[in-house]
Amino acid sequence: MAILPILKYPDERLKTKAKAVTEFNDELKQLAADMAETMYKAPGVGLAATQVDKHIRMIVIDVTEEKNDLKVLINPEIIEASKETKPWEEGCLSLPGIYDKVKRPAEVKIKAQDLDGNTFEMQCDGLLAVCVQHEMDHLEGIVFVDHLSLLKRNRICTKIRKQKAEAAKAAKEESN
Ligand code: K1U
Ligand code: ZN
Repeated sequence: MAILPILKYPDERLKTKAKAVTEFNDELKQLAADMAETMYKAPGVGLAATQVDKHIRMIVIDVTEEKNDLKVLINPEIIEASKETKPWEEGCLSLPGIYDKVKRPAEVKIKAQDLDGNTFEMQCDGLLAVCVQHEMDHLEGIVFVDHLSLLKRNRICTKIRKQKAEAAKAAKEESN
């Protein structure tokens, strides 16, 4: 197993639309295992293949506190979405330290395939519904800040530039 590097916003590769998975082989199982290890280590509650620079339609999710309910969703599709929407404070491993509220359908029913290619359906609410929609956005090349106003996005870009400058300064001081 391996910890994979996570692309950080505004990396252009995060805008790539992922391709459908057609081969359910050992390579796919290895990537799923590596993505799960990367998500748990971060720590996070979800990860899309896009975020580790693999542009295929696969996501991993575990929203339990015990970290014992790993879900691997391949070629996921939303087949029903509630009319009721709910704002939820979202985070993203591609935007460390950035959180904001996004309004999405409160409940979704999804159809996906497992690592053997078997199709299954899953009803999602609460954090699971938020996380599934957030990760499926990644597969479309969308990050949660794309749902925010231009003003908020500009503020976030300024904050990221400051974070980068501070990290570079700290690294320079450490090397002296
Ligand atoms: O896509 C990602 O980068 C993962 C992201 C998923 C997500 C979280 C919250 C709302 C929407 C989507 C994260 O996991 S961010 C980290 C996080 O929220 C978290 C980390 C540890 C424990 C609990 C939550
Ligand atoms: Zn994310």
